[in-house]
Formats: sequence, structure tokens, C-alpha cells
Amino acid sequence: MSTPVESWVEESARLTKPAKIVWVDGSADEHARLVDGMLRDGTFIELNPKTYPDSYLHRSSPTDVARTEHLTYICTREKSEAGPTNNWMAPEQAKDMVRPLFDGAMAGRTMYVVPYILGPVASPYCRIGVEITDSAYVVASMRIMSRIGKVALDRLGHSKNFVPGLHSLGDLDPSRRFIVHFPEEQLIWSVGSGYGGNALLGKKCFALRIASWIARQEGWMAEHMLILGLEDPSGKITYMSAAFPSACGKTNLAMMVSGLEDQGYRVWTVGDDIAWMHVGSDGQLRAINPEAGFFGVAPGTNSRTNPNVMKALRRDTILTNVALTAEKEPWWEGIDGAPPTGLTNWRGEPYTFGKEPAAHPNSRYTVPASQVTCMSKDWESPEGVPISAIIFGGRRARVAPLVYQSRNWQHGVYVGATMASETTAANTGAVGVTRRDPMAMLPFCGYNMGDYFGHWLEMGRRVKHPPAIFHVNWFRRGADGRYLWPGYGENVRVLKWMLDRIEGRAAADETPIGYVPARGSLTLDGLNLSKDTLDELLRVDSTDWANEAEATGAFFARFGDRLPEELRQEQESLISRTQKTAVVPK
Ligand code: SAT
Ligand code: MN
Repeated sequence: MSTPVESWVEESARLTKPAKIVWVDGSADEHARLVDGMLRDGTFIELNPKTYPDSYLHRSSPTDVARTEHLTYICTREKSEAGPTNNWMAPEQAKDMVRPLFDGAMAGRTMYVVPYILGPVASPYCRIGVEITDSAYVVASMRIMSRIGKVALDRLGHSKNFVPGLHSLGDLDPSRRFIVHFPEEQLIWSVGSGYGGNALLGKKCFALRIASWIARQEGWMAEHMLILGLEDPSGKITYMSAAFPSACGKTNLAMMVSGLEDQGYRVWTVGDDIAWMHVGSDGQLRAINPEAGFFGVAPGTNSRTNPNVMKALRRDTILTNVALTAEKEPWWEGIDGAPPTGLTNWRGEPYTFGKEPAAHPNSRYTVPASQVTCMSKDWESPEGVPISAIIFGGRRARVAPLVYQSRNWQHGVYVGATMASETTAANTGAVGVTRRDPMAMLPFCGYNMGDYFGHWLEMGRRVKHPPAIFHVNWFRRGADGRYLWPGYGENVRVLKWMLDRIEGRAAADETPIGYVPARGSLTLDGLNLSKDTLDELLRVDSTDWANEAEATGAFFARFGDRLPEELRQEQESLISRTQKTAVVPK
């Protein structure tokens, strides 16, 4: 008798017709064989074995360099279940359209079966997925990003309690590329892309889209959030989670070397991209990181912006679509040191400095968490870490101040639901356009986002001490276009203000949008920030926010009666607050 996973593998093999099937066990021998094969067929290029041992460069197809949200679907029986922000197809229609692309897609290729665990192996909250793929690069990446092989299969046994994900590179033609999710049967199909978020099905597809659906049913949360611990001078660690859209600095914040280290404040990493949060047995909101590695944006990463990851990626790392130096070392825009000569660009062509960057703007490193020295000692704690603050944030040149605190949980949900950010290279499409990206989940919520807001409100009622909710914007610019805030390691000053707020130490001024730091409550010593700059960083302009309220009103209207009444009230409250302050002379 076949186990449920064996039956599904047989069924998938009948469809995709691989030359051979390999059950991935996760061992070092197996990995060495895979790497050998990839070096031989050009999937991997070996990096300098002296300076980057056991590390490899992968160049993707030039039309397959980022997630493709326009080719990503949530397939539920009722369109209203997917909601107005997701692409939708009926499940049968999607299967009829995509099945032919899988038919014979693995002919002459190897089918890898990758069982994996999301979350710490000992956690009651961990989940099992099985990805079938014909990409050895995907297997090697999954090995870094999750716990794969025997450990997962042993745990699964004869159970049918796993999320199946079928992936094939297909012919990599974007016109035959689809990333489709069937939350009702907890199934993922992805064809035509080998890129991270499209192809590592444990990441956005399972840990966010399918998991958010499960989480609503079961009363927990699957969020696009980093998790960090802020240590204070007494050694006490306070955990915070933060939702920023892709490529807005989650990894750098999570791994930050604190600018206040000499005052006793340090940051410890639990995760950089995804948080699964449950109400723990103590009634607190507790977060685990479902992943085991980091898939971070390379450009801009250097020993100032993220020294911890720069050290970590010196071995056993995969680099995707970065440039290559003559010494066979990886290179990207913003890396340390002077621009070298003799570079090869991300496409594999000789490079001369000019208009086009040498590394793709969405080029990535894939590095195991075990190599990162700032990991929290509790990063694999089975119960998860207790979350005291939730931070929302985006990339906004204008409007949003450096930091503000919501009045309470309900208002905080409104702050998250109305988040906006300028788009980045993490998705295929225009860059720099302001879009609404609620809780940074716009591309990742596996169901109707109106219901998702309702779920957030419900979770706030269930948690004993709901975390304080803040909003940050590291990216505000002055009239001259320059960033006003130094960012990176100095962001700890904002985290410290949050900690001081939670502990009742820091003063704040009330504004129409919430509480901003009172003068003197932010620790700014040694920064050389002028009073004008600080004023501009913290400025809440009533006209800006009246316009903002209008824009969010239009966004909310898309949800019709699925928008929770509480958010409608918050919306009205913001409108009346901006009007009130507008008539108060300064
Ligand atoms: O989607 S990925 O996981 O590849 C990266 C991102 O956009 O966050
Ligand atoms: Mn992400």
C-alpha cells in the first residue's frame, strides 16, 4: 500500500513523465552529488574556493528574475473568497489550463521529491510540505531555506497531513508561467519559473498564501514579518515583529548591528521574512520563524548596511544573478570596496560601468541561518518568542513620519490595513510607484483581504496583552531629495523608543494619526541631526493625511461589505481628526 505522499508522487510522475525520480534525503552526500551535476551542466558556477568555499553563482533565465504577481492566482470555488486584491480562477478552470503545461514537462529530466518542515522541528506549530521539482537549484535552495529530507519524511510517516506543491521549470517562457494556489484543498502548482518566491514553494506559496488561509481557520496568523529581539542594558530581551514589503530592508533590520551597542542595546535575529504567530498557552502572542535560511536582496548589502550577513555568506551560500569578479568573487552595486575591473555581469557578459547595473537589482543570496552569528538563542524555541510590538512600515518619500504609535490594537489594524509603499524590483513591474500594501501582505494573502482585516481584529480580542502597534518610515526625503534618516544600525534608536513606550518611559505627542515621539524622547546623541531635520522627520501634515484618508477610502471601497465595520469607524475618525487639526492655528 502506498502512503499518501507516495500516491501523490506517482500521480505527478504519470503527468510530468520524468526520466527518473529521486527522493531527497537531505544528506551531505546527496548535496555533493547535486552540486557536481549543477557544476557540470552550468546551473552552478563555482566561486573562489579560498574566499567563498562551497558557494556558487546561479544565473537565471533573464526573463525570470523576480516574482510575477500578475501570473499568481488564488483558486477558490467562489471568487469572493479570493477577494478583490488577488487574481482569481475557479479551481477546475485553473487545472484545465495549467495541467497541459505539466504534461510531459519532466521528460528526460529528474523529478526530485523534497519533503520539508516549516518551523523548528520540535515546535508544535511546525508544518510539513512536500515539493516536487525538476530543478536541482530549487532543491539546493530549499535545503538552505527549510529543514528537508529524512527529518520531514520520518515526521510525516503515513499521514496525509502535508501541503503538496508541484513545480516544474517548464520552458521558462513567461507566457506559459503560472503560480496557482488551491487553498481549499491546500495544493500548490507552479510552472515556468525557477525564481525564489515562484519556485521555492515553502516560502511565499505555503508559508504565507496557504498558511494564511489555514491560520484564519485555526485562529493563528501567518505574516510577512521579520522577528527580532531587542536586548536592553539589563540583558532583558523584548521581541518585536515587523511587516515591510519585499526589498524594504527587513533582512537588514533583523540582523542590525546596533548603533547603541555602547549603551547596551543589541539586536538578535529570529527571522527576516515570515512569522507564524499563535496565542501561546500563557495567552501571549508568540512567533516562530518557519524558515531556516535567508533569501536576501544582494545590492546595497555591505559591511555597513549588514555586516552580519556579509560574514555569513562567506561559505555555503548560493548567489543568484549577481556579477562575478575576475577572482571569481561575487559582486553587486553597493558592496564594499572600489569597483573592480574585469567584471562579468549577471547575464554572464563582460561588463563596463555604464547605465545598466552589473548585478540584477533583485539579485539574491541564499544563506543558512546557522551561519549567522546574530541569531537569537531562542530562534528555534518550540513555543516561539513572545511578541511585545508589531511594526508596520513602507518606503515613502513623503507623508509618513519616521515613527508613530497607534492608539490601540484596533487603530493599529487600521494603520496596517492602510499601509502604502513605493514598489521595488522584487516583483516584475514598475518600480517606485506608491501602492497600498496592507500589512505587506498584498501579494501573499491567500484569501479575501477584507476577511483578513477581520481576522486581525479578532486576534486582538483573543490575545491577553495585545502587542503595541507602530508604523515606521526610514525612507522619508527632504526637499533636496536626500534621505532624512541615516537608517541601518541607527534604526535601533527607533526600536529603543518603542521599548521605552511599552515600558512607559518615553513621552509622545498626540497627532491625528497616533503618537509621535515628544521632543527629547528619541535617543539621538552622536547623530548630528539638525532640529529642522528632526522636525521634518516627525512632521504630520493634516493636508497630506486628509489626502491619504481619501486614497484609503477608495481602497477600502473595493472590499464592499467584507470590510469590517471597525475599520470604517477608524477611517471616519482619521477624517475628523485631520479636519479638526486643520483649523487649529499653529
Ligand atoms: O518572493 S521572494 O521570496 O522570492 C522575495 C520577496 O519578494 O520577498
Ligand atoms: Mn518577503
